[in-house]
Amino acid sequence: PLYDWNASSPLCCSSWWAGVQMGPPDPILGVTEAFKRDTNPKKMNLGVGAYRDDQGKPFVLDCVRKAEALISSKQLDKEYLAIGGLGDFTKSCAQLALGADSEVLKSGRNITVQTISGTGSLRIGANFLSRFHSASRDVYLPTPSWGNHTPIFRDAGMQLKAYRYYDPSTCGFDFKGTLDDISKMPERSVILLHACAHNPTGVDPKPEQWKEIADLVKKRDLLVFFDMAYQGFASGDIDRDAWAVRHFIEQGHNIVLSQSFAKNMGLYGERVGGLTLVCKDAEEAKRVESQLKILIRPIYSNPPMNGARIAATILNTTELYNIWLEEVHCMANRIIKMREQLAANLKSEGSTHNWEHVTDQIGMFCFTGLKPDQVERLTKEFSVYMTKDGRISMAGVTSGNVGYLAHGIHAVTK
Ligand SMILES: Cc1ncc(COP(=O)(O)O)c(C=O)c1O
Ligand SMILES: *[C@@H]1O[C@H](CO)[C@@H](O)[C@H](O)[C@H]1NC(C)=O
Ligand SMILES: CC(=O)N[C@H]1CO[C@H](CO)[C@@H](O)[C@@H]1O
Repeated sequence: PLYDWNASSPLCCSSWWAGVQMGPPDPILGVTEAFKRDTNPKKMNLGVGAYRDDQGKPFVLDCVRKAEALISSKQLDKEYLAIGGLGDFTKSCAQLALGADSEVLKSGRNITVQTISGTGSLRIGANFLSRFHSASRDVYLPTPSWGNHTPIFRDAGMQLKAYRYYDPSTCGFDFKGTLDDISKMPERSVILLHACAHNPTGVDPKPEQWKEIADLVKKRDLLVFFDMAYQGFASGDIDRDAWAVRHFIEQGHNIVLSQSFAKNMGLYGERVGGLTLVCKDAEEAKRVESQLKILIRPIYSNPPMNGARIAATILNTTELYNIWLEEVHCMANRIIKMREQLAANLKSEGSTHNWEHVTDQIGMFCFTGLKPDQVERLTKEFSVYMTKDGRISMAGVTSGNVGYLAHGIHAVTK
């Protein structure tokens, strides 16, 4: 024959990737896969962190629909954005976080670039640290932290370190452990703080505790990287949720800040976020801005425009802004109500455990305290899907299924 198709031949079968090993599936997206295969009509997916309405349906905010209509009516062009993104967006984005009358913005010692949601913001920030924060490679993450923080900073070339944060014995904040560990961090290390609605635990420091943390962080001369993925989503009040960020700045911390509009505007797939660096003065901000552009240009050149236009329109149109505030408030309130109903239902099921942490914790997630074997039973026997650490997304709980969830949790914890 002219050609033997069965023989191993360099023409058809050479492989470049023989050495590539199969990687593990993503722990959260893997939960969704298993959920999809389950045929139980009562099944619940409490793994993924996306808001659902009380019918369990994905929710598009009314202010977003209205902003989209407004944008569409303007017949705007689709030219490239600048490397740093849409100016109207970055301006409003920084104002939302820092407050419209922030001294930082007034003195121009700020730089904000539009990013590919919170993840992109964290990664550009991490890359910037890796390139310019020569004083230290160390980034301290709370234990536990959002699962993606580790690979984001590691892939950017930083060294991962940890500080105590969550106390499993109380399902609450380990304030003493946090302070102890901060007091031992080498000077000029980077510390990552969740601004509000800590993921995965739902445990936040109280303002008085934040104050002590800010003081100690200053004593240690640490560089603070705030991750604010849930502004408005914790308490329903955007200013209250930004309190820690603003307090640190007032205390003289020149922070790095990541923002996401995935949750608070429901713009998950639009990928809208911002990265802000608070600098010493306007001159420093200019230099930092130039280097951020040099960093971003060879990665994705410039960010996508659609989501940024939506967010900017909402933030910069009084009528839409007011609708948004109301809608953020409603989303946060629905979640708070579900926490109360879950705790109440557990009690009426006859559970004698202390479930106070269910209502004390805040934001999208509840760290139930369920052990891995209890999680496994809840999934097997009740088709309730969640991550192995016992975290449930409260956003997936509704008035229709909260009773069933409480029944299941009681059954596996009695
Ligand atoms: C703590 C935290 N940071 C950042 C993000 C970033 O999400 P996104 O890239 O969708 O904005 C998330 C999303 O779950 C989060 O929980
Ligand atoms: C700093 O903030 C002001 C006020 O919001 C804004 O006009 C300006 O563009 C910001 N500067 C940068 C470099 O992002
Ligand atoms: C309502 C509001 O905030 N409007 C502002 C929108 O943006 C323009 C240009 O930056 C401002 O001049 C408006 O005051």
